[in-house]
Amino acid sequence: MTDIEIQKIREQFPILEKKIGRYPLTYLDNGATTQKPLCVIDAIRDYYLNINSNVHRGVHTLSQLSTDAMENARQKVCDFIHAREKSSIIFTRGTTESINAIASGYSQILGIGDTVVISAMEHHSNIVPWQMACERSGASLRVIPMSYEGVLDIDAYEDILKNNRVKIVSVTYVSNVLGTVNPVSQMIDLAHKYGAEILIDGAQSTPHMPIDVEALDCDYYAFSGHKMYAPTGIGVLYGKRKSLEALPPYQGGGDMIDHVTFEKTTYAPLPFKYEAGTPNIEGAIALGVAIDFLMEIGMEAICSHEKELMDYMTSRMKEIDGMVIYGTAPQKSGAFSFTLSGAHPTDIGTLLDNQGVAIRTGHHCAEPIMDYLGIPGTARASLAVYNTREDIDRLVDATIKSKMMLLG
Ligand code: 7TS
Repeated sequence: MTDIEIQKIREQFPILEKKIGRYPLTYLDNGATTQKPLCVIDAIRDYYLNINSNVHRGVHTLSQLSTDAMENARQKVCDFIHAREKSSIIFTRGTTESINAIASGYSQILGIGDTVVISAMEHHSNIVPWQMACERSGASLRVIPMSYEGVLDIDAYEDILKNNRVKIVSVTYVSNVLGTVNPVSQMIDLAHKYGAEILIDGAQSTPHMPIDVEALDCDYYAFSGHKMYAPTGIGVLYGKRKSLEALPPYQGGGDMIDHVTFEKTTYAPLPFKYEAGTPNIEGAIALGVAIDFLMEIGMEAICSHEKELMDYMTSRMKEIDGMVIYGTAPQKSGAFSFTLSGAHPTDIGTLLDNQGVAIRTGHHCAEPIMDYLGIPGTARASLAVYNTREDIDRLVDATIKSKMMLLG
């Protein structure tokens, strides 16, 4: 993408013009959440100004308009991730709820002697729900190991599949700490070869690369709207029809039923079986608008722009004496984790903030990675489509200054 094209994109994000103290904001905490373009902000206002009404239950005009707008957004999500049918798209609060929905369903069908597989680089939201499912069902949890560089051991994965009764695998596409892009296509094929289902945590992949769930052939795919320019509180669970139909629903309530008597309830067809209660209507509609925004730029263009920035950031940060980079897999996306030898990551983050540079520090909700690396945390810069080489230069300059302040 040209500088002019990026500038045009930046103009859609007024918050990027903000000053932090006397410094321009350099926003590099996109792995936590992205900023929102005007079209998304306007969509929320527009919804409340013009069509606010509950969905799927009214005969009146506004209810029909809001239902149509929400179902139109569902179609956009379906097209965006190349799902076969709209009824495979469940609106949730985000990746965490999407994973909990499947883990909760699984907790009712797993038993003693069954195995759940996750990887060594999972976010807590792809660890804890499975621990809870194992606790409830008596199943065991096995973990795919990784190398110090942040590459999963696929041979060890196949051994786990071969030697255990694995019912479900749940792995991240892209690590939010190490940036590793995992070979999920191969991992999906292997899971299926050994008769297991597989869920892909797409929280850190969906904003950065084209996604095709049909080509991947994953059974479930989870992601969050707020990491891809949509509001917080909206996300997606994709599932194959036969898988979603086979699992018991996650929550009970209005909208998810077919018929209710005190003796027995029958469930609504997909996707409503998994959407109990009044949904985040304006969030779903705004997610549809965020998808329009992404499609207009093009996921291939976003992917190559961010790859260029990642390469530039890696080479520039490497120039700094004492720089330690965590995650050096050949395929990386989005996240760049580092420390300076002798400095605590929280101090680095605070001093960068004093210079207008927003990054995240700590364990990034992935404590097992920190334990494995033997560190308390990292500083992490993470990218979005509106970032520029200038942002990276500011990060590098501020890191050098912080280093001088901390270590002399
Ligand atoms: N999975 C991965 C890989 C993530 O990076 C995150 C959030 C989640 C799941 C949970 O997403 P949520 O939207 O349901 O909260 N990751 C981060 C992060 O890296 N910094 O803040 C949140």
